[in-house]
Parts: sequence; C-alpha cells; structure tokens
Amino acid sequence: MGKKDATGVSSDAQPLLEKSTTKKRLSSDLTDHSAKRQRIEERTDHGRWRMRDDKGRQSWVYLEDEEALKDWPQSFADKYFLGLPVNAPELPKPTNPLDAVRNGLEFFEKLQLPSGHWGCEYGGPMFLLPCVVIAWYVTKTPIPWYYATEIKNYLFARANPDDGGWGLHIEGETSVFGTSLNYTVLRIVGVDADHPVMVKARATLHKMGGATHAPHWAKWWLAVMGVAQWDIVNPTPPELWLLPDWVPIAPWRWWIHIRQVFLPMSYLWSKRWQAEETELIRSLRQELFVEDWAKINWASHRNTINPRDNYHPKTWVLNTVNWCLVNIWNPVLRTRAIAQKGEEWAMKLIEMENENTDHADLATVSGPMNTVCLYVKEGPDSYAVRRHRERAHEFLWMKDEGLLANGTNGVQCWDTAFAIQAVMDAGLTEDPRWRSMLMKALEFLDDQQIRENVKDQDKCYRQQRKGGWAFSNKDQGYAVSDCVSEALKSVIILQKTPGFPTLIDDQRIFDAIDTLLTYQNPSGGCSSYEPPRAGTWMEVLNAAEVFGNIMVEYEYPECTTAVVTALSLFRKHWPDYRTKEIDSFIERAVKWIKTAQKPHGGWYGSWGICFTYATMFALESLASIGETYKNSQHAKRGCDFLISKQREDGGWSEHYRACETGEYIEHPSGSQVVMTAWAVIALMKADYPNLEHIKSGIKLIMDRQQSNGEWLQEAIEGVFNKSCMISYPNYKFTFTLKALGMFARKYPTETVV
Ligand code: LAN
Repeated sequence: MGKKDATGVSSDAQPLLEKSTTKKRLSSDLTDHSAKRQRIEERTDHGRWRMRDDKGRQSWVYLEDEEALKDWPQSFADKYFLGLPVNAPELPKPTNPLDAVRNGLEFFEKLQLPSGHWGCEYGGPMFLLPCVVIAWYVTKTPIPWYYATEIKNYLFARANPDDGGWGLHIEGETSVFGTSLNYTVLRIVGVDADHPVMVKARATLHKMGGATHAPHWAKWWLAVMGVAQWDIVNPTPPELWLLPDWVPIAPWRWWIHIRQVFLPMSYLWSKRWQAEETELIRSLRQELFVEDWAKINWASHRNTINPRDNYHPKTWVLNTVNWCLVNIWNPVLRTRAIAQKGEEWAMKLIEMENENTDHADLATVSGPMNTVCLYVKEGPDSYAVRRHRERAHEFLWMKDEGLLANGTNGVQCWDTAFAIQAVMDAGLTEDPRWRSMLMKALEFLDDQQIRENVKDQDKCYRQQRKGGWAFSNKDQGYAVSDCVSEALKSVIILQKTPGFPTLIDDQRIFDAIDTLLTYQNPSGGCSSYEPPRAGTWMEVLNAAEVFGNIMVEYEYPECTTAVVTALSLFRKHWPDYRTKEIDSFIERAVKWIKTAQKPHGGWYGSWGICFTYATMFALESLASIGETYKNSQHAKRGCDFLISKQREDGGWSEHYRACETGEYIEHPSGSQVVMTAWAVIALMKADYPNLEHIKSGIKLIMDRQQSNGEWLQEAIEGVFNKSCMISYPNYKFTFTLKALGMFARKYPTETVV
C-alpha cells in the first residue's frame, strides 16, 4: 500500500482509541484532503479480503500485509461471498426431499460465521452507498484505495447496460435519484468525468433533466455537499420536534425510519451547512446540471422531479404546507431562537441515538447523516465522529462485483433464526450431525438478546425492547416484532430439544413475551418496530417522493403471523404465563389477518415479494388456530389464489412490480426457487388436499439444487416501502430447506423423484 494513499480509515471495527497510529494518520490526511487525488486501481486482489465477525459485528478487511495474510486464511464463507471457487465437495444425488435437506445443510453449514450466525450481502437499494460515501467526503474521511477501487467496480457493474444510469434499486429502471448520487460517488472515489462510463451516465442524467429533477433526499445530499444550493430543498424544520406530543402530526408518531432520517436532515437543513468547497465540488456543479449553475433559480426547482422518481407524488396538502413554510414561516415567523431550540433538541435526540446504539445507528441512511451532524456540531476529531467513522464499515459488503452498502448493519439474528427453524422443520434438531452448528446458533441468539430497555426510553420515543431481538444485532438494538418472534421461536425449539442446554432462562423468555405483547394494535394486527402511533392519513405528508407507505407504521400479515406463531409455541410450553392476554392476542390477530385478505384470496406482502410471501404467513396464522383448506373459506381462497399462479414447471415466480402496483405480476425470468418454497410452505400449512401441486413445487426446488447442495442466486426477494427492493440471499437456503423438510415430515411416504 502506498503510504500516502492508503490512509487512515481503520478497516476493522476495533475501538479506534486503541489504535494510536490512526489518530496521527487521520489528522495529517485531513489537511491535504481537497488537494489529494484519490488513489484508484483496476481491481483489488480478492484473495486478500476477509470478513471479520466480531461477535456479530461484521466488517470487511483488506489484508495488504503478507504476514497478516498468512495468519488469517480466507474462509469458505469469505470465498463464497466473494464469488471465488469454494470447491465444495460433490454430494450423492438426493433421492428424496430429506436427503436434499441434508445436502443443503452440508453447504449452508459452511457459511455459518464464527460467532454462530449467518450473514450475507444485504444490498439492493442504490441510494445507500451514496449516503456513506458522501458523508465520508464532506467529513473529510479518507477512503482507502481498496474501498475506492471496489466501489467503482460495483457501480460500474451495476450501471444499466442500456443507458448507463442507476435506479432506486438494482433491478429498477434508471432514475435521477440513483444516477445523480451514484455518479457523484464515482467522482468522489476518483473516477474521471471523461471516463466513458461517466460520459454515458451523465448523458442519461441530462436527458432526465439533470439534478434539478432529483427527489428530495438527493437534493438534500447535494445541498450538504454544496453542489446544489439549499433553496432547492423542501423544508425540514427541526422545530417540528418541539411540537407537543398530543399534536397529531408530531414526529414521534412517524415510522421509526422516517423520523430517524428526518432528524439529521432537519438539523443540517436548519443550519444550511455546506461542505468546504473543493475542485471536485466545483466540477460537479457543472457536471450534474443541464442549466448554467450560476443562473439556476434554485427555489423554483424545489418541486421539480422526473416522473420516474415520482412514485409517491407530494399531495396538495404537503405542497401547501411547504409553500407556507418557505414563504411565511421561514422568512417572517421563524426566529433564530426557535430555530436554535429545534436544532438543539434534534441534536439531543441524535446523541441519544449514539448512546443507545454505540454509534451504530438505526440503518444506512440515518447513520451517515448523523455522522455529518456530529461533525458539524462536535468537530472532526470528536469521539462521536471517530466512532461513527469506525462503525460505518459495518454497513459495507464486499462481493465479486465490488463493494456495496447493505440496508442495515447485517441480517444476523433474522437469518440465524430461519436457519434454525429450517433444521427443526425437517425434524433434524436431534440429529448429532447438526448439533454443533445449532449449538453455535443458539449461543449467538443467547448473546444477542437485548437485555434492557434503552435509557430514557420515553424521552427519545423508543418502544419497549427488553427481552427482544433486533433484525441485525444487539448493538443496533431496535427490536422488531417479527425478529423477536422468529428468534424466540428458534430459542424455544432448541432449548426444548433433548441435549440442548437452557442458555436463556424462563425470566428472559418472559421478557421477550412481555415485549411482544406490546406490539398489538387495537385492530389486532402487528406492525414492525412499534404499534402505529398515528393513522395512515399521515401519508399526505410523505415528502420522500420515491417511497410509499413510509410515514407511519402499518399492520403487516408477516409481522402479525410471526407474533401469533411465537405466542402459540410459547403457550404450549408455559401454559400459565399471561394466558388470557396471549389467547386474546392470538384470536384478535388472526381475525385481523382475515380482514387483510384481498378479494383475489392473496395477502399483500410489504417485506418480501409480494403476494406469495405474505400469503405464506397468513395461511400459517390461520393454520395456527386450526383453520385450513377444508374448514376455512379464508384458507381455501388463499390456496386457490396460489394454485392459480402456479406455473407449468411447478414453480412460482412473482415480479417485484407487484409490490409497486398491488397486482400479482409474473416474473419474466420464470420460476424462482424462493417463491416456490414460500408457496409450497403455504399450501402445506393449509393442508392443501391436491398433493400433486405441492409435489411439483418440491420437485422444482430439488431439481434446482446443485450437486454440492447449494442453490444459486435468482431474482431479488425483498422489498420495503413498496418501491425499493432489497436482497435476501440466504432465503434461497432457509426457505428451500424449510419447504423440503416440511414435506419430508408431513408426507414421509410420498416420493417426488
Ligand atoms: C428492514 C429489514 C428487515 C425487515 C423485516 C424484519 C423483514 C420485516 O418483517 C420488518 C421490517 C424490517 C425490520 C425492515 C424495515 C425497513 C428496513 C430497515 C429494512 C427493509 C432494511 C432496510 C430498510 C430501511 C428503511 C432502509 C433505509 C431506507 C429508508 C427509507 C430510511
């Protein structure tokens, strides 16, 4: 590594304070930041990348030192994630579904990480890497050459082959959001403006109207950089945080993600803070816009947006509010004292988030935004900024195509819970062959259970979380109804299996139950992080344009079912704990599930694509109270819906556009193993009587299994906020295994091949 270029960002997650050299390197780099050219190479040596698993904190390390390379060999999982040959042994061809499960587990076991969890890429959204990289740039955080190089490679690999732009997510059509921000990232990591990839992307951006046509969040980042002026950004006044709690639109009532994003947004908007001007910033002002930069009437473009980015157009209510804020509130009524009070309270809430997450933050948007706020408030060398810089690595993921940003700091608890359940569904938990794998997984969930509520929970508007599990890890520490449920089910299953120890005692199980019981909405349904705190009418204030259903919590069949099944399992083993509440919770929840059924018989999925995913959960809920195909109209209609979508080859295949449009849409690339698994699981849960349909789905899953036991990646599996897709690569293992295992147990005498 050239000393001058490969600079101070510590490539690991060790506490920065322990590294005496880092501080020195950081400060010397800061001084020549704007003058120095970012070193960038064609590619890095993929044999030097390692995934560090520090008790569930994941970060990718590039070993430049030969000694270190020898000391730390590349693991099977590293190679697999990087797309390098793994040379997994060929396994005997399975003749029945249970053998296929065993083969699948042989492979999947090798992907278990040292702390006992499963991890994977969690990419898909194309606006996350820009958050991280722009935050680095404006906070003068050096970018190591190997990061810069692989970010470039990833974005080059993901540029739309036809027009050279980038979309909202990897499978989406080119948009101004994706193109303006990722173009900016490429320039920051050192790609020249006249590189053919950039020329093509720029032409496309200009055809779409240039960056004046970007949505709100892109305008905000460009204003922070000083590439755009603040007048182009619709107002995000931090004084909204000063509204009394009873006010119906008060931000504490919003969905956790939007309020955590609004927080830093409002802070920097209020300060109208901009990064120090550099040569690159001056150049981007020329590159990103169609108009002559100096003559742009910024305020007139606040609401300009390319139709491709305008998934959820702003309502007239919001436009009126914005008009009043811009023309009356800001210039006439907003005193400096009010603004300052708003800023101070916003900063206080950011600081509480720092403390509650050890600066890991909720997710990949608010994290980088908070970094910039803290840089502005506390200065470049403050502990908060340095700790944020370290933790940003946990958002990044290295793969064959290059370096990308994950949706969260990992998928640890979620995927581990499903891995355990897949073994359970196949009836293999007592098989000594899988004992050590399962034991490690149990130890991981034991370690990751959240043991306390956050400090000053009410002050920072957090939900009870004691006894819960997060989607990723306990550092992030946001309990989610279904993540708590899936982890709890897995723990109960294993701890009740002979031969497994009780690592989590009854009291800790009760803590989880107490938390789960807080999630129910009066309607009976459950949402994700918190019960809804306001009605869906709040969506009239959705300013993000690119997303739907973002302002408040909604009830989801997926989350509701997970809680129902966790409570049902718990009730079997502890029939005396809060019995009445649990019984009534389940009853009301399943009633709600029924009301959420669509006229065609399916359920709309908000976190997986789409009807196939949610219908699986809904039918599981019904089955948990004994309602199946033969005795329930709801279950029957759900099954008939799925059967009507089965393809000739026995599989299912839903396109992500279904999430956007609310209509089932076939994927042009044909059957997908993950959706096929969801559908057959659903049919089996509902005791669908015509076995041939189930068998042909199972056969498709078996036929797609490779000779080493793995399944290959197919189309994207997940979604959020209706419009943005996100990858769940481990689903091709966990749900296929679950489907095969369930089949083997339910129909032990049936043959498929
Ligand atoms: C996730 C990931 C997990 C997901 C499930 C547990 C699968 C779901 O059942 C409940 C909701 C949850 C926890 C969820 C919520 C939204 C997240 C955090 C994400 C889809 C991952 C990324 C996304 C987050 C909002 C991305 C940042 C974008 C913004 C619009 C702020």
